[in-house]
Amino acid sequence: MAASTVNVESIRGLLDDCLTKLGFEVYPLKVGWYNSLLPATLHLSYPDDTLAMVVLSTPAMFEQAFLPFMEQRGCRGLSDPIDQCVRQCVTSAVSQCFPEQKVDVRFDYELLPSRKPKFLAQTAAHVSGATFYYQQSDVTDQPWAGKKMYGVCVHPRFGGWFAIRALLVFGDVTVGSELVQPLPPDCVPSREARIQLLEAFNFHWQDWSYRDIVPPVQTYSEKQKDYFLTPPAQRSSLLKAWGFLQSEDDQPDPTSDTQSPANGHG
Ligand code: B12
Repeated sequence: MAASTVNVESIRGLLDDCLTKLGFEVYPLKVGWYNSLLPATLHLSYPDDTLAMVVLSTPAMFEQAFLPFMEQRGCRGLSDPIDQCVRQCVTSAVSQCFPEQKVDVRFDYELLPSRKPKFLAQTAAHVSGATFYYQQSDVTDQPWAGKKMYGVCVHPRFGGWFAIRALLVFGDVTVGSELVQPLPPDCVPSREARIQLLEAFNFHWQDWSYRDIVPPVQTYSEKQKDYFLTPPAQRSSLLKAWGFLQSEDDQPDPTSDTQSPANGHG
């Protein structure tokens, strides 16, 4: 139906207008494409024709969203600063673009009460056509005899220099057969390169070599690399060294460093 086509493109366009300049990308999918690959325990409980959008962060997100977020607002409380920034960007884009719509926003780091992820980011990214999800089963004649290897998505332009951040489900928007499922670009077609990719992601993910499996058009800046190479527990010190202040409720008692052990923090 023509009206639905207009819906998908206009919804995507509105989100793009808000999120592209912040370093995000948005790809539409139908819930049915996602559910058809998963067991019932991982299904999104919406009809197959429901519209969803998967949100990726590109290397530009750090400079275009995160540093300004820290500058203007700072993080609050103890949860991860990048997660706070992504949440703020995505939820404000959704409420600005769709003030009247019911949108179920799920983030990559959120868990269900069953401890399962609220959505499988890699499966969603694959079925949307954004990034091919290379899994163990995509390697013929596997060399890993019985070992479980985690799969990894590869972006055709950014290689592994991106993350999958959120899934938006538009509970009130139904799309018909005019939204055709795109195949994600298979940018790692050979068996040898897939083995190299999965081994790098599983055995050497800290050296980030998996991210360069295809030549990326852009990688993380040196500043962004410094940030992500810093263990999470030390990132707040790094942010302080960069001159970002913490907001009130997150600040330790300013006297606690200088007072005697009698204050209990000894
Ligand atoms: C839990 C988790 C982990 C766990 C377990 C990993 C795992 N894959 O199970 C641990 C802590 C080990 C981990 C580690 C890392 N992780 Co992690 N992790 C996650 C998380 C939160 C959930 C993954 C999960 O539980 N999957 C459940 C399993 C069962 O799913 P599955 O293996 O894909 O199986 C399903 C598919 O096969 C599907 N299916 C069946 N048939 C078919 C057919 C097709 C065609 C398709 C598409 C699917 C499909 O059905 C299966 C389920 O029944 C995701 C974010 C998210 N919300 O998804 C990030 C995520 C997977 N991690 C990510 C990363 C980057 C990492 C690390 C490098 C650390 C880091 N954050 O920098 C390391 C690298 C791995 C390693 N060597 O340890 C990225 C991967 C990005 C990418 N390019 O793919 C994600 C997507 C986070 C993100 N924000 O981008 N991670």
